[in-house]
Amino acid sequence: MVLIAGGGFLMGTNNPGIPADGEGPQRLVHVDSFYMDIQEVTNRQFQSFVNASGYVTEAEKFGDSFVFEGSLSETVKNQITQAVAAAPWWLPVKGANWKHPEGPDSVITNRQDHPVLHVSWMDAVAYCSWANKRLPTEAEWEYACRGGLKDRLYPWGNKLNPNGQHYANLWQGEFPNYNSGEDGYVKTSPVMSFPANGFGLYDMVGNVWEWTSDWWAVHHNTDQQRNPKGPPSGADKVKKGGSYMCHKSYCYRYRCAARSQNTPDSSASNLGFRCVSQETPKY
Ligand SMILES: *[C@@H]1O[C@H](CO)[C@@H](O)[C@H](O)[C@H]1NC(C)=O
Ligand SMILES: [Ca+2]
Ligand SMILES: [Ca+2]
Repeated sequence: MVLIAGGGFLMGTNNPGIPADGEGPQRLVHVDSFYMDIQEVTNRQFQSFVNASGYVTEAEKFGDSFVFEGSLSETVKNQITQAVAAAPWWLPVKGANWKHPEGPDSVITNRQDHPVLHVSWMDAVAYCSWANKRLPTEAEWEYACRGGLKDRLYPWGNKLNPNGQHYANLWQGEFPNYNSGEDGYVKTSPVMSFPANGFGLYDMVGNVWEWTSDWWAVHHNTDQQRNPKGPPSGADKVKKGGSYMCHKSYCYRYRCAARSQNTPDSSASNLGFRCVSQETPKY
């Protein structure tokens, strides 16, 4: 973990890439100091938790989880008929869970340092609690994402690929049919495969989406706020950062101000998390 020194920052944006997501308006927010995992929680870390606690994830209980069609074997794909109308590339795969990310015929033995997948919000909360940590609020997450830069799109600045370099695991090519893997990865990457931001945090955008503790809403209080925690209740939880499946054409959400949502019991092959912990505020 790394200490994120508290401070004020401009949360959200007045130039929203996706206005319907409630990216704006920009507002002054203060967060107290906290420690944050420098990386997304990995399969190895989640395995330690499961070994120690016997925890069973929601996807394991439900018996299925959502997997991106492009990463499924033909055998698995041919057994599925049901799909999500608005996003036909998501298929509910029987037996898909964190240990079998693309269904029963897949394993994670060669992916120990990749982010854990198919974890619901409840699963993420359970892991963080076990580690004496908690999920970040959206404000903490976004403050951390910005890495000390003011009003920039990405954790590293405003250019997606400065000097032709890739700074995050995203999608190059044409979504959803062609992923060129120009950044080196067509699926998840081992955590910390791309440069850290100014706070020493890796993969804040890209690789996997990350759960936050906030309930989802698209209208925000613009009064100056201290440690905002989002609405008191809701139907969906906020996730941040986009994933290896994000391409500008349909998911321009690999920006610090960008946001999206899922029900707390959702799990998918591009959604993970990292934890934070509070220190005694110094002021
Ligand atoms: C979890 O337990 C299994 C079986 O005892 C062991 O082989 C594995 O190394 C453990 N993994 C971690 C990360 O603790
Ligand atoms: Ca990629
Ligand atoms: Ca991420």
